Amino acid sequence: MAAAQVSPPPPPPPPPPLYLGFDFSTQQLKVLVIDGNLNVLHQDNVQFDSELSDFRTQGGVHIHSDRLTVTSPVLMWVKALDLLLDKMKRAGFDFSRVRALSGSGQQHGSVYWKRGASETLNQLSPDQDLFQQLQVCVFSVSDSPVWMDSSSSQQCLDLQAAVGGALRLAEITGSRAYERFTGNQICKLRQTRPDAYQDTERISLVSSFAASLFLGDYAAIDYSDGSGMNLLDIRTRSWSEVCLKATAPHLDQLLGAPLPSTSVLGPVSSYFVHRYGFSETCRVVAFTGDNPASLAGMRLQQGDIAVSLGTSDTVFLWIQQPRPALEGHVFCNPVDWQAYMALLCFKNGSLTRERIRNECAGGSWEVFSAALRNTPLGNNGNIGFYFDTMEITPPAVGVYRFDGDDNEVSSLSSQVEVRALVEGQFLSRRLHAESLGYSIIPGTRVLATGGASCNTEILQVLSDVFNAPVYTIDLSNSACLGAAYRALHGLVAESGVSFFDVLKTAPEPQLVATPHPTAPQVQTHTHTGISEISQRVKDGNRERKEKSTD
Ligand code: ADP
Ligand code: XUL
Repeated sequence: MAAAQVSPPPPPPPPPPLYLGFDFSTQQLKVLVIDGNLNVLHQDNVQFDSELSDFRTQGGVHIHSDRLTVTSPVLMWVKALDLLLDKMKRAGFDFSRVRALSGSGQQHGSVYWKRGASETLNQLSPDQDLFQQLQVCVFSVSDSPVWMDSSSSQQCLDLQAAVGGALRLAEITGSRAYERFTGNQICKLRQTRPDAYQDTERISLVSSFAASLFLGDYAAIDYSDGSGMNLLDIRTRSWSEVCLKATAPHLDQLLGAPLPSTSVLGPVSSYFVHRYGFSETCRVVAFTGDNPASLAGMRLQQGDIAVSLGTSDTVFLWIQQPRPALEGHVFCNPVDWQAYMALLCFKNGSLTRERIRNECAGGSWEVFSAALRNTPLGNNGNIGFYFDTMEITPPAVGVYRFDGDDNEVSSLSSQVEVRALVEGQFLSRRLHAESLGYSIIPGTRVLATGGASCNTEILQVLSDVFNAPVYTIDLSNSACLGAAYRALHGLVAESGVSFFDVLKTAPEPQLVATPHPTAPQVQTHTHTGISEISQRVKDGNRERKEKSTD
């Protein structure tokens, strides 16, 4: 009798695919992993100051002696990626499950690849880490100018003059000339370090630089982050001839053609396949700026206002039609190519809160929060504006404190100072958002994110000052989450599937603070006062500037 044939058990189904989002931010590199059901499975980070202390950064940057030039070592970002992936490997992370990855970077910063660098990128050996292979002869500028830099004022004036004025430039590129915007930084480099500039074969943003590492080739700049350069025509979504010409000859060749933010750039390079076990089919979706990625992570909708409390504080909105002005920025929208986003950036955000925490709360967030609990809304009229470094919005520097009678004073008691700072910051955020055309109406949601959004007392002040409910997503890390969402969406975007369709089942933001019933009265009182105070701050600042140039 023939033996009965036993068929082998079916192979186990392959483990479900994963999607990675990276964020190359000012102070750290972060990663976040989601599955196809949008569950967050893993998060990790590398802190630049403490884990890569050889680079001697403070808050991830080097502030130069002129106090205007601010840079970060490009190799620090490279080494951070080695470290982060090694940490994941040691933790047993299965890279072969990753179907797509994307990422974000601090906006405006630029990376200069030396002639011949693309060959090195194409031929990375899996036996050595990225840092070992990229540390010699790959970057023509070792210290990348970053968003905190404000040393290119002359180049800004020249660009505006060349295109027909500040408003004209804003109409083309979405912003008047700003020192940190990449075109002005490129122009400064060309003028002050012609040899380094001549030796450059490609210029990337921090976001497209990071994508290039994963791709093993130069990655395109995406429309959304490309809008922060004073070079892209935000309506035609191509480089503006007049801006390119005013910045540097043949600059388009150094920048490469910009692409939609949802583009699949290609498969991950064989370096990552062999060194970490990524699948050859893993796709790299265009990286974008951290603020555009946050908009994606929060699934911001029209009518919402997002307040990001990271190293910088930013306020941003989804807008359908661009109406560029002399204040604020309009960027191409990262998830819907027909839309735009408006953004305001405030340089004196978390680092200023940290300084006041150190001076008034013994370095403890707990004591800082207690000060907010123990002082009344409106702070009995005491308010402060703290511009430790040259602010972007408004362009002012210095510390300005006012007592309840609107007299400028030189000090406030510790607890009062903490509230004066936080209320002053948020009033200024609101005032400038309103001058951009934003109005807070019933139904407005303030969506908070960034490192400080884990602090409920800070969020209560935000709610009171905006007189609107404040929501957060589970993570303070919306740029990273947005990058992972964008990786998932990038795979289907070309077939016309919308971002929101892919993310229908994502968790809804949670309500964390509602305005105090007396907020409107206090708010109206302070709101009228603040416009006047703001004017005084501006006037004072102008006077100081005039004195310093006398
Ligand atoms: P970035 O992405 O710009 O590197 P994050 O969004 O991670 O920065 O924010 C980092 C900041 O978060 C720190 O500089 C710190 O001041 C702030 N932060 C962290 N925890 C708290 C807290 N409990 N209260 C207020 N701020 C906090
Ligand atoms: C935005 C800006 C900063 C950086 C760093 O214009 O300069 O928010 O993106 O986060």
